[in-house]
Amino acid sequence: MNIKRSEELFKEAQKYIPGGVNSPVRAFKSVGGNPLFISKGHGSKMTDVDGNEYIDYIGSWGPHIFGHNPDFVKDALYNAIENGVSFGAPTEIEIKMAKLVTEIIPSLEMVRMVNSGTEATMSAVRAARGYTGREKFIKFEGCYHGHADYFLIKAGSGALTLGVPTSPGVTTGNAKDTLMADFNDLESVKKLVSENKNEIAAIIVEPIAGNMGVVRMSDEFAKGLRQICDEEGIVLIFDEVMTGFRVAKGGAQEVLGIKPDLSTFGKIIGGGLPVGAFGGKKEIMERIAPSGPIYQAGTLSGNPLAMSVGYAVLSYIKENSKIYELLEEKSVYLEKGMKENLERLGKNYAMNRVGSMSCMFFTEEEVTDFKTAVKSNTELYGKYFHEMLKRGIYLAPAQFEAMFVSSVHSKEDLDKTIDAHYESLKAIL
Ligand code: HOZ
Repeated sequence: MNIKRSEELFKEAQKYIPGGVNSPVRAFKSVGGNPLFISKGHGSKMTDVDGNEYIDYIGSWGPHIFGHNPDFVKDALYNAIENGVSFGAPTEIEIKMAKLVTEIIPSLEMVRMVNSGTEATMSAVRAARGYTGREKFIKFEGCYHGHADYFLIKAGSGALTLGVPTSPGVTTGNAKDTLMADFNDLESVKKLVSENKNEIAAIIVEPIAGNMGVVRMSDEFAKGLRQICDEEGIVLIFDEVMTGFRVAKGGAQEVLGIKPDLSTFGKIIGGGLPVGAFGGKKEIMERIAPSGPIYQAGTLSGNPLAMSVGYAVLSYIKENSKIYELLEEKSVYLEKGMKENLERLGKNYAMNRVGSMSCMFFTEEEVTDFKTAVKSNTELYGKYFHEMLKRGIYLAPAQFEAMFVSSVHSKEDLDKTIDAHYESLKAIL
């Protein structure tokens, strides 16, 4: 595989950008090798600067539920550009967008737009703290909520794969209010709650974790969290940056049948443009500035280009609910093919899937939490990743991420992927 131009660009990039990338996982550090510089994407495929084409299962880390660059997204963007790219003043599209989001997600009575998932989660925690007057919050080992200081403690995603789950730069002061519990383990939550009576503002969780690989919250755990929050006056925050509009129209909260008090969004809500959002109960959201004292702001928040693309994507989702059946069908087909491969190879690797988000772990043990996820052989994942890449399949360059199927992955794409999966595993095992 010729990747000469990508290699040249990576050398050049490292002179000016830390590690040559603007977000760590992209650098291929945990799988080794040279990251590919991408020149274009269309439908289910991406092309690198050397002209190699790949079937893409990252989809910009989640946003591209309809594949790369669909016409309706391009049209929305072109139309918005005609009128100007940013005003820093209210626009009508922001109301349309907020109304649409609150219609799609029943637990959202009000919503505030921001620019990224990180902004959404840090603002949601601030809202919970301001509302309850309490300072501590609970997060779960292996869950990733963006890179605000107090989240980078035993975090997942790039922080985990690069070996810095607790980042230098996070002060003791910042870390002391973050309480750590075990995903899918209600007892660990109860213990923290009883040890910190009336001090916990929020429990924040990825209801279907996507940053320690894909790990679904059990129904019992979900119900238990809701009950604890109700009894203790704690704000339950579902971080749906990955799962929102992905695992179901109404996100993981629809799948689990649980109404959180606040939710956070990113990725699909911006259709590939930088958008995040947080929202939920009116009585909490009304405390946000300027209607309340909890400060939160942003020059580019509600940006008209980003809102226009997000609105186009969410309108499409709202009008085409069948999209989730299609995604499920494609994802089941892929999962079945991969499971058959594993059987042929005599391997029983754990495969977790919720809708079009999935993950294969290089461990034969069932993966239900952080401890079982990290049993996966990451060295083997690195080899597998490169074998797949050689065969034209672009997966996440790290074990603890998700594989995303889009509505435009064709049967031919999926068959090619299943074949590549078999050949790649055969080559490394
Ligand atoms: N936070 C993303 C992984 N869960 C990575 C984003 C990126 O590198 O673009």
